[in-house]
Amino acid sequence: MVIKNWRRALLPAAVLALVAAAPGAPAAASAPAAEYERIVNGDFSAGSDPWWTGANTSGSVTGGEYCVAVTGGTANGYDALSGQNGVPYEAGQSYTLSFDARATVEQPISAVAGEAVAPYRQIARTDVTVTPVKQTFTFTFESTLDFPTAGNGQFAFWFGGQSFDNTVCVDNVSVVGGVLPPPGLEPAPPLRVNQVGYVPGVPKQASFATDSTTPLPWTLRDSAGTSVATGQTVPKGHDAASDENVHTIDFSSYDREGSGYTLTVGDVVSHPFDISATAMSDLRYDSLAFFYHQRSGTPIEAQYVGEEYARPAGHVNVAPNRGDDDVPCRADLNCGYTLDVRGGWYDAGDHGKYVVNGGISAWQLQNSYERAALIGDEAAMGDGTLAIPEQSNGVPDVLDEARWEVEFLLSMQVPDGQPLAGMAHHKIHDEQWTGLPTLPHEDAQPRRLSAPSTAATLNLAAVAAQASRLWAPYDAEFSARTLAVAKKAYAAAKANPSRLADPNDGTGGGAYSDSTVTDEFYWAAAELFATTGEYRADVTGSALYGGKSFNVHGFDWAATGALGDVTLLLVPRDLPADAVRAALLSTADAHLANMAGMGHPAPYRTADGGYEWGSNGLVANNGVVLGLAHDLTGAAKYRDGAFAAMDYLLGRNPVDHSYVAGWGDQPVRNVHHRHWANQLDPSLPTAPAGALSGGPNSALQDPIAARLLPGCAPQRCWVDHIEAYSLNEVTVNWNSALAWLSNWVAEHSVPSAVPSGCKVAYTASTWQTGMTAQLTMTNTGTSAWDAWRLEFAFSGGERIQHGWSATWTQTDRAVRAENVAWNTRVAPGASVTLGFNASKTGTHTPPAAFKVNGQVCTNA
Ligand code: 9MR
Repeated sequence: MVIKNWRRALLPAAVLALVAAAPGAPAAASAPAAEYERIVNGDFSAGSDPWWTGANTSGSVTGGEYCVAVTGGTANGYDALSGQNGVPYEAGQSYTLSFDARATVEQPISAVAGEAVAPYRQIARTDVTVTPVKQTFTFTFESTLDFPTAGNGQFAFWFGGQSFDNTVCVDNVSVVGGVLPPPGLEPAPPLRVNQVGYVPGVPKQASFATDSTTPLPWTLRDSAGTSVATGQTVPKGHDAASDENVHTIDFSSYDREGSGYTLTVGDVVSHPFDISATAMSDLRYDSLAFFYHQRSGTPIEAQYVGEEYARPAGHVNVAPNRGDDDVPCRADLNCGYTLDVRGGWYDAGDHGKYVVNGGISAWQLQNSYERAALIGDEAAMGDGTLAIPEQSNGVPDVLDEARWEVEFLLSMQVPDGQPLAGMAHHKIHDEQWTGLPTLPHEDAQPRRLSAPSTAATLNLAAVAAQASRLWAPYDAEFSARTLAVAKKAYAAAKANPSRLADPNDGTGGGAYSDSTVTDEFYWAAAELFATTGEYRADVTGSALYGGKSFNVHGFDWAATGALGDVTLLLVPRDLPADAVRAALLSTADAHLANMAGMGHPAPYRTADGGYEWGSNGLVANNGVVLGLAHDLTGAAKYRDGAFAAMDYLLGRNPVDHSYVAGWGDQPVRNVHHRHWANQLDPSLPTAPAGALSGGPNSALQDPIAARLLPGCAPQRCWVDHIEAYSLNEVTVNWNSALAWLSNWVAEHSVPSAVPSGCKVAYTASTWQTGMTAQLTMTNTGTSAWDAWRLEFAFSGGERIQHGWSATWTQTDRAVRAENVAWNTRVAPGASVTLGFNASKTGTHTPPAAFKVNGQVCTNA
């Protein structure tokens, strides 16, 4: 059970340009004023979202009103604010503002319509005096500025400027007027494909939204525009998740590898995509790179991420940061000690570090490795595979990345000698929300530890126990240390079994409160049992033993029982796992049955059919369940289901976007993130390749979503907008699910049996900082090439310095070589030899795949 209580202030109490107030200004006589409500949740019937509070204020809904505790002693009204952003205003239009207000002690307040970002222009400011008796205030004003829906318009109350602490309560806040109608839902282009690519031997399906009730002809074309396959769509009727009439296109029988394919139905052409065993192979590296980007307490270096994403270390005590080296508890806790909690990953678009969420993410990276290692497939995550500082330390890189978080989790444990020794603090984050953009090193907020919680303590126990067994071959000291911490944490949780995180502790960071910890107890016991063989009775005695945690909703930070089950299935111990296996398979079957009825199949179902915060993370995790079902049985149907989950995430969805940044023809760009804030500041980057958007959320829990998407069907409740944090944020736990699934997908992608028309032989000689490579490319087809383009990708930090016998270009890791005048034509059976010199960091791994003119070649 998750309690949603999460807000953020997007407005620092910065200098507001004070423009003459215009209370009571007459309505413009000429323009018609329609009854369009501009305020979202003005009666607070839906809780406090999307209202935010800033410095010196904290708000909560009590008795149907929104009551804001205001700290006294501020100089100006705008030193204590609460409001909402994205409010639309139109220049020349008149608006009627009304609200109810009262205060414990009489004080002046202001109601201000204006701009949410610098220069904070004002449209109208109304000053009133509020008293202990509730009053209703009504004013009209004319807008002098234009702000579109979900733009930078703002409505705010100013509560500051007096010496004393006070509580001000408001209700029924309304701004009505203007001619801008509420936004309708723009339907996305109707032909939706996996924009990255399909894998030979696996079903290849697309979705087409149309009013037609009869089959329609489709055509598959190669990159030259030549028709290579045709067929008829299959009408599936009305699809509840998209509220569309959907047809399915199945082109599974076409298996020739290549890039630049498109599907066509009538005049509608799809995004281009590949058919290739390597189409999604490198997604595992990009999705894992996300974790290096999110590292706290260390500079993010250009040599690993490129200049665009490099940044200074965050929270290392360099002004304006306060540093994570000496963090006290929240003032109300009086814990009497500070902790050094440097390191770890920032959770998401904010700068909080949360044990429950960081814990499951580290677990999932470690589990991805543990599963692959069990079947001898771990080399793809080995040393030298990721662009991280630890890439040549002899330890698998995915374990190095997870350790960055595990070390942080260990540091969150309450020290010996303290009353709750052995427990873990639930989280550490800013005292107040910061605005966007704010890079980690620019965050000036005080950092605070929240109280220890049973859930965090069990997360620590589970992940540390898992780390202990995985690190045993590489670092005996760390393995022993993590096990000792895990045992101590588990004992502390047993002694304090119901210390729940405060659901209202959601200012400056997310609450991550969880009212049920039976699942965390089960998970921790399972990890300790898998590592030590002890704790058996705790596993078998749990109400969840026997696979009770699997269901079609899925697992996440608040529902962790399935993590214990996965470990029991994977790690051989003397405990029957038949019931766990049966439960996993029946859940996988239930996913497949649901997906068969969907227009855009995704393995995920809630009780009411809605999609919730982080739905993409749940889709990916349920893809993990399907992948495991395939591992356990070898049945193709489960493999197909796991690939279909990836199809959904990469573009076969009713918003026609790839939810993975940098992947696909139309990928997400403007995720909610304080660094990747290009939408707000063009000098900052968009999301880096491999970052997964949270995905559709039909509860519309942020102002942008509430304004732009009213009435949306579940799978369409999404928009690529940086302020839409309830559906377009990124987090470590969603990306860990993507990393697990994309590693599995890469592992299960097998080259086409259809013969290809080219062959490439590749040899390289390397030294520490450089290399020379030679390629021989042969036309094995039956017709001559009149021009050619060879493409491949590096997996590490190689940079081509000089190449020969072709025109060479490199973009990030992608390399392209095009014919020069004297080797343009290559007859059937003929070869061309070419090569390059490159600088490099870390180990060089030969490129996995080569393409000539978009077609995947055989490796010679
Ligand atoms: O992922 C979390 C989701 O399950 C909750 O419903 C939501 C509201 O409590 O919070 C999400 O977590 C956010 C966290 O509170 C703060 N950092 C960003 C997280 C992702 O949006």
